[in-house]
Amino acid sequence: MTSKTCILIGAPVDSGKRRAGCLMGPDAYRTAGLGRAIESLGHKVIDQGNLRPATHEPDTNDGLVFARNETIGWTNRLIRAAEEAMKDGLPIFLGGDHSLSLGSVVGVANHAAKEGRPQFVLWLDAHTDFHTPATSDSGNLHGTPVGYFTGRPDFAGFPEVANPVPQENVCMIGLRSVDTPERLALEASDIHRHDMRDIDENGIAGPLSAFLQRVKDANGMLHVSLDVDFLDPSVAPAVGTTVPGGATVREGHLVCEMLHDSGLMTSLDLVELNPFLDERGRTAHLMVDLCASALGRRVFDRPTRSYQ
Ligand code: NNH
Ligand code: MN
Ligand code: MN
Ligand code: MN
Repeated sequence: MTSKTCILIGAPVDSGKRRAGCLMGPDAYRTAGLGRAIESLGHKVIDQGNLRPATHEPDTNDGLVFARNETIGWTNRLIRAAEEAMKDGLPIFLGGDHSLSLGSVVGVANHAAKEGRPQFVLWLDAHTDFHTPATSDSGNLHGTPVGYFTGRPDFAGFPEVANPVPQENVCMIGLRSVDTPERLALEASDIHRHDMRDIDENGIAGPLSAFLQRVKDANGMLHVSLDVDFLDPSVAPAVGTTVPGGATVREGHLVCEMLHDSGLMTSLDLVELNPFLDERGRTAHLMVDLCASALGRRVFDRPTRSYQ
């Protein structure tokens, strides 16, 4: 097994929606033993502590979009943090809500462009997060990161996306709550999307291994963004936007185990954990266990196999 340097970047972002609590996420992951779990797999862990947003104008919240300026501050800070950390290892962004991916993905894509390699993104989520500030009816910016990093318009005031991720390099798995403007825009796009019906009918391994093969063939960098609500709320209750009918514990682990075996993952977000809504830390522990699977935890060694 190749040993990696994992860089934990606490990003207590809580500005992407109105319900507070994701700011406690980074410390919940630490309390649940994330660092120790990764070290026990033979990796080096550097915990950078928690970031703060870059200086920004105060929010007035008189328009539809909630906490726009604070989210701009976080995006600026996280782009820099991601660009820096990619030089030194595998960054793991400890959210914080999903608006942190406005910064993490743009930052890692800037790094990939410097290396001359294409950036790919695996989006594990009940939601597609493909809004722009102009199409969102909630005004919650955690519903917009995929729109932003693929280069959709109407993100005035946000940093310019220098290296948008090509639509065909994005694969979404776990979908079951998609707003109409997102659905229409996605249907007109080249984003690969797998809803829960697709997973029910065909399993999760087939679409994932097809995507991983494309990443490998392109010598791509792979960012994985894991939203807690990808998982079924019966096993992962600590999230503000629960949607029934999500991935099982084993489906979550299989995705992570396959990611590890592929050797392709170069950065990771753990997002939307709201410890205020958890039951005795069970969601935080499940997310730690999934992260451990993605970094090589296994029951038995097994011969390499293909899932096609
Ligand atoms: N689509 C909804 C919105 O834009 C929900 C987004 N919520 C999420 N995304 N949790 O993953 O408000
Ligand atoms: Mn999300
Ligand atoms: Mn979600
Ligand atoms: Mn596909």
